[in-house]
Amino acid sequence: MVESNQSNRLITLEEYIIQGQNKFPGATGELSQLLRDIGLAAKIISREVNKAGITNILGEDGSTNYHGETVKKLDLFADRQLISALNRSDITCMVISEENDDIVRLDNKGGKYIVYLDPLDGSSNIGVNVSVGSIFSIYICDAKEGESLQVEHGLQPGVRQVAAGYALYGSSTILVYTTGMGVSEFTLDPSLGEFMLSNDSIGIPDHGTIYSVNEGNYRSWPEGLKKYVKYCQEERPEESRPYTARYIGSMVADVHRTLLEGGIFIYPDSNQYPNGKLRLMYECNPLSMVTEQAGGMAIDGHGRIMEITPKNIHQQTPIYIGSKVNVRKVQEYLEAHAEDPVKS
Ligand code: FDP
Repeated sequence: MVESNQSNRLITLEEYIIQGQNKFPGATGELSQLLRDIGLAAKIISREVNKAGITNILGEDGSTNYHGETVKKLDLFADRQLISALNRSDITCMVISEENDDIVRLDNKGGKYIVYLDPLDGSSNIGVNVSVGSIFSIYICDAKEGESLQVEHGLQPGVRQVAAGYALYGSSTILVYTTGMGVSEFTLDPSLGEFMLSNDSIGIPDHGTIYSVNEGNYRSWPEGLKKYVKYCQEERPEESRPYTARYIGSMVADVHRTLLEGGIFIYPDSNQYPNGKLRLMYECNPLSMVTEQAGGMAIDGHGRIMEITPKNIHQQTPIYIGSKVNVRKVQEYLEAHAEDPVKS
């Protein structure tokens, strides 16, 4: 908690990070610098996203990414901005991003951190002015001195993240992050060009009345999920049901709403995506860390997302994330119907 905030004094991201660092006398300041670098890249991406329509940067680049998805020009712009921001200081040795099939080794040989990026999550929405965001996840590199950096150094479970967060380019641009001691939110003041502290302790409600899932895939969902969604839709006013459905189709924005208002965001396995669609390392792990730090939960239907041992930097996973009561309830349904064949 930042006490001075109670007196309504405005605090910049810069000040906040320094105050946090000062609480740990032995801290090197490297993680703080890394967060500031990401903050700078987020400002540049925000500026470009906001004027995308008038600068010929909307549209497709003509290539596809590892997942076979069409790459947008803005995906690549965001990727380049973030990687060059991380290359500015000698802190990050390796970046792994949705837009690069392989690991990206940076020039900083001695850099201590590995950063995963989804440079522009939700970018299929960019042409219609829907919120998109940049997600990041930070690990310590355990390579020995002189050892060359390999993919394996990046394959660490989410519980080893030292920090994670996202920038969301919406009606305002915000930066949300955690270093494992709660979740802080900053709002970009465009007139100052600064991220200002807007919430120094985001807490997700234990229970919420919003469920968020792409119901177009209903027929091939696990049976337990179908039954859970029917439960959400039942008329039980004494339990605030039926719940409300909300689905933006931009995970970072859907999860941000879930953090603030409570409820659950779901992307399950289905015929089309037998292992889920969303990416473990640069979407699900970071958003799970933020959600857990805010008091929520994130599972893949069986266990905790952050305990999954990764085998591939681009691996996908089903995800059920949000308020504890909602996530536990869907887990009950999934477990009770785990053996039921999918009736499509
Ligand atoms: P996008 O492809 O636009 O980047 O990361 C993938 C993602 O968006 C998520 O942000 C979003 O929640 C999901 O895909 C939407 O998928 P569906 O269109 O299948 O619902």
